[in-house]
Amino acid sequence: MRVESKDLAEGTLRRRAILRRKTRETEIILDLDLDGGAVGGVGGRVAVSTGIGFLDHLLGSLARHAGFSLSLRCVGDLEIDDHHSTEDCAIILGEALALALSRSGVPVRFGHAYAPLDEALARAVVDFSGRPYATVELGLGDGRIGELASENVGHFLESLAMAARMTLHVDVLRHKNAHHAAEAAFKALALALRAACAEREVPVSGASSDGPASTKGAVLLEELDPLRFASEDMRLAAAGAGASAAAAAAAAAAAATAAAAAAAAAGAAGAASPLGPQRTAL
Ligand SMILES: [Mn+2]
Repeated sequence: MRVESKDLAEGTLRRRAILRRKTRETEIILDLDLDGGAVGGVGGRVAVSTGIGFLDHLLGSLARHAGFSLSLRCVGDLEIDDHHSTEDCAIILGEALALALSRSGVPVRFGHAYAPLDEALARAVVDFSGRPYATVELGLGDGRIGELASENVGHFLESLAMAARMTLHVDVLRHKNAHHAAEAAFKALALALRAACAEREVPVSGASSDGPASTKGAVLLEELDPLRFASEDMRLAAAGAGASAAAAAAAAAAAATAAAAAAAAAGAAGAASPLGPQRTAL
């Protein structure tokens, strides 16, 4: 499936998320548009104010090089330190990324990039797998870069990966200057996100716009009542017993009949599951 630019222009598939997140530690508003920079070249409208100068610098760089439009304002408890504000900006940005990506219905998966900044060289690899995981090796030590603790640069990337439900690997391969290293890491991530988000076609044969680009297909998760559990248990036991395909099919048919009867019984008893089947991207 190919998404035409006119569809994006009409806004029906615009990958945009506008969020507000508030806790006792921070309050943040964010407007993220993944296609914000697509028309005007590199970077759309970018305005970031977190109260932490170097974090503004990193987030601005991230948005511009990813080709996103990003407005973010954070008011946090900087009188304590920079931890909560940094972490919560990562969380809301990750949530927005996941939400915006879900808007078009076109699955996005992989992206990778290298970015140099003078003597520093960074590599970022992303997979919007739905399985949050982060490996971040920046080698920044425990000093500070401006008002931002070095350890919070890595913590931001880890928190972003968790919130966006993506697999993320970021490595600074070499550097001498910590400012350069952190900025190269964010630029590599930006370019990796740009590559992943630019994927407007389904890359895996057999996948369709109905499901994610994965050999697994969609993940089905549903709540079962005890009767339904028993029938599904029979079906899986038969399928896993090394029975012939025909026997397995017959068992499946019998189990389906049992399941239908169980469902009817549950329905008659008014005991239908409150949680309907949910299909989610893996
Ligand atoms: Mn810089």
